[in-house]
Amino acid sequence: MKAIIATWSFGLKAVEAGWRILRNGGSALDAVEASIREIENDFSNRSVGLGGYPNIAGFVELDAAIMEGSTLRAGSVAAVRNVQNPISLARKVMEKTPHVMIVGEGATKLAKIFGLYVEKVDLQPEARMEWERRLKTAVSTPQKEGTIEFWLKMAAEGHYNHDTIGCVAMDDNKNIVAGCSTSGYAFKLVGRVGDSPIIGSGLYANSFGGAAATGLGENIMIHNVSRMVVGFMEQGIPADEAAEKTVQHLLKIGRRIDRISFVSLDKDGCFGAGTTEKSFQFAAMSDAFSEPRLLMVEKGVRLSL
Ligand code: SD4
Repeated sequence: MKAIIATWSFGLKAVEAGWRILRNGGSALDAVEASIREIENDFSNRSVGLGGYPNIAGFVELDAAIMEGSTLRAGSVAAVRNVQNPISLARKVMEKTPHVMIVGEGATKLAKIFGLYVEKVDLQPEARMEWERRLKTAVSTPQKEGTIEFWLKMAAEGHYNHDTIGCVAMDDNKNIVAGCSTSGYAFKLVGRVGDSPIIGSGLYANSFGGAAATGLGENIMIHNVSRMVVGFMEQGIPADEAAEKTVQHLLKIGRRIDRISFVSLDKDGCFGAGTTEKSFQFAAMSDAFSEPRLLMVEKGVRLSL
């Protein structure tokens, strides 16, 4: 049974790319990497890849991770600059180093070694304009440049970015792989890292199932959301019910639960999704469907397919 699921409406493009690989007998690892690269390579996207909004200093810093359920291997990069496909760099960390997570300058160095480094990165015009506008607004306030108040003034001002690509796939060998990639919180502080590269928070996979989260990383990482979802699947609970239970559990905790959404997939190819928002869109494809589908789940409601 082959299956693939990805976050948000752009997940459809991701699922299509991943499905092409799965359909031709490719691995879930290749499928997840290809799905995520598809979104990273779209420079019109402001929350994934180098087309994303920058941090407050005007640099795009990216987070990405990948985890293979059958082996429990994982690779992750955080706050990395000048890399177009951080998901591929995360995979290199997993496959070519003894480590799980490499951040900042070290990740950039690794990108050079693996030929994933991009010398020149220009902000997309719209991202640059918005960054400059914020800089101007912050400069014209009484806050002094270089103080935390100045930077927070720049980062605040709404403009919540919520479109991380998270993807979970299973191949014919029942290997389940989860991955995610993001430019993170728009106009974040330099070095800010969200949930996406944190194993257990932004993603998790084992032989029972996989999950990938999206939304406000500061909340997702508090609850280790992806590990929670897979934890339910370990008890033999299918992905749709595991998702529902996760949302119920979060609602019961009742704190720091805003803007949490996720997708899940279990070893039997059952899909799940959950959200603490009003609703959440995602895409999925499996042997059971005739073509990739865009789907939606509402807060507190079990996904029905
Ligand atoms: C983060 N969770 O860095 C990411 C952002 C995101 O959907 O998911 N956007 O907090």
